[in-house]
Amino acid sequence: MFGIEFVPSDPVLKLAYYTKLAEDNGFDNVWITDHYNNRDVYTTLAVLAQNTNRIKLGTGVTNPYTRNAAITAQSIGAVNEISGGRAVLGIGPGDKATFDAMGIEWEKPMTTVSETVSVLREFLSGKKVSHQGERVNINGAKLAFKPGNIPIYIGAQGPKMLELSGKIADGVLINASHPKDFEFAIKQINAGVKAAGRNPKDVDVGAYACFSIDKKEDRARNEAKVVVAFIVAGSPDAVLERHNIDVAAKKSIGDAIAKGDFGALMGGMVTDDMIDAFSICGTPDTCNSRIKELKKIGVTQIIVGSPIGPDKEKSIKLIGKEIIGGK
Ligand code: F42
Repeated sequence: MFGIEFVPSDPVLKLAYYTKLAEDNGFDNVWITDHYNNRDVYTTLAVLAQNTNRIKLGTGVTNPYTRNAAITAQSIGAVNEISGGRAVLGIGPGDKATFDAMGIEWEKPMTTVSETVSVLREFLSGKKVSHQGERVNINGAKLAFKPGNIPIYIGAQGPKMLELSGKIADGVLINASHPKDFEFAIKQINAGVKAAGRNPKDVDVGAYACFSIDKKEDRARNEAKVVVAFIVAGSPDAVLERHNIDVAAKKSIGDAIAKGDFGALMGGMVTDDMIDAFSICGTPDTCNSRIKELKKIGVTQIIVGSPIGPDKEKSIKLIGKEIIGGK
């Protein structure tokens, strides 16, 4: 399966155009990110629903802190209804920095995700929900409509979150691009699958990847550099070490980002090794061979994330023709 990520930092109608193009080029899922400073994810999904016929529409990902579980259930339920059953809910612990800015305390992220997913399933199935958990409290709330069975995906990177996903989620969205990261992640997911007595096939494993494609290798690689810089700056040391990347580079790249010194990033700070570790990037042939490796390890959905390519429209068409069409 193939998915595509869009960030509603772009106007919603522009994303509607790209999403229709992605649908016409064979993509199965669109994932819309959720951050308070961009357009609202559910409004965006509603517009996408009206402009497409087949593609599945997911939050990629929302979080359990900015919205009560009842509100998340009513919103995704409405998207499911207007799209004829195409909604998918991606949820993750969220991003501490944005919660700090909003004055929201980020406590026990894993427990909060776990309790929220269980409560969401009850709301979606039309039940009256009562849950007095460690982090989630619902006192007899019930939706006045029954959204039905909407798949729930968890955005996860950490070992415990991955294991939790294997236990309770229909899919996992993993921000990574390299086989080494997926060898680690799938081991963790499978531990959860086993502990819960599930079948590994019950969990769709998504590579939520920094992706850049172009007919010219160097154009694709150049376009990926800024996104890769942000990934390096935000990666735990263990992840950098897994890819033999100098941990000190994290600070210098972080400083360059803070100063807005994109010239330095483009001019050599972001190395080829970093691009290889943190993106799927290059010509259709290069991308296809990485995708083949990932599928062999157990990745079941490739999600084409930012930047997609130097020219989004051409890149979506190139993926449709040379990757999805040629699979
Ligand atoms: N975040 C957003 O805010 N918006 C997005 O649109 C978005 C998209 C997205 C897509 C894919 C994806 O993989 C992630 C995405 N994210 C997005 C980020 C996501 O929300 C998370 O921030 C990200 O996945 C990081 O999660 P993580 O798996 O690293 O989990 C964190 C919380 C972590 O520390 N996990 C640890 C682990 O080992 O997995 C476990 C922490 C733990 O055990 N905590 C205990 C608990 O109960 O929570 C408490 C421990 C204690 O002592 O208090």
